Amino acid sequence: MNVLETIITKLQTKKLHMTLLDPDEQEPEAAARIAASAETMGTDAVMLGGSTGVTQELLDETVEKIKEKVSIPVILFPTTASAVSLKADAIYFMCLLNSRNPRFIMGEQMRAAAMVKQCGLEAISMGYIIVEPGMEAGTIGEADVVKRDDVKSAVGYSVAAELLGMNLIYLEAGSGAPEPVPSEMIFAVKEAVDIPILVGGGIRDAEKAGIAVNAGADIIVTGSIVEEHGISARFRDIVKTINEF
Ligand code: 1GP
Repeated sequence: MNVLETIITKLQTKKLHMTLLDPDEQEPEAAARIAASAETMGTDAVMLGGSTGVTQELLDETVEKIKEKVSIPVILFPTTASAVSLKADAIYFMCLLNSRNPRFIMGEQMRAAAMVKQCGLEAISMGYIIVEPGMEAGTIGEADVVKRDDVKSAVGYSVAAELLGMNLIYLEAGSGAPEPVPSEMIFAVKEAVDIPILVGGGIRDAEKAGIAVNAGADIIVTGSIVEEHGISARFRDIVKTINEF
């Protein structure tokens, strides 16, 4: 089973949690220790990304060290085509649907595509939608952020992603966002599409994770909670809430 099939199969019986790590934030060995603890707590995959300046060497080494310690998938969550590690299990092949800059809609993808295909790295197609406030992701991606009350645009982008044949949708409030994507928006997108929805940005406790899964999120992504507190009781409670939903 490839990574997407594993995700889809698991989703038939439960909601999922993915742990986002930035390779630039810690040494590869430390990233591997965090990933191993997160796996013990029940996280379903490690996502690697978040930083613009990561070197190929650091990314490769981080993937390698993590893969020595965990059996869950390691999935790249790239900002640009410059850092793609072929050692990962899969890559989210993303299209920032609401960017003003074609570079983030199809330019970086064009640069990386032939290499990803030739090397046999599993590409999981994902429509990436940045919702207000968007934080650094919104600024770097030059996003025309979806306003928090603009459910119609979020649904429009999401259905467009589905009709374009994408595998997943990611509703992103931005790492460190003061509030996650509104539950009304998650609910409306869930009603409108038949592909899984990831939700991330600003989910820092079990209550917020519970609200997002209750609204229809299939996969919750958290990043900052580990950067700020390590693998803490709060992290454990978030994962437990999602796993037991
Ligand atoms: C970023 O949505 C993720 O892409 C994670 O956000 O760091 O706020 O958990 P946080």
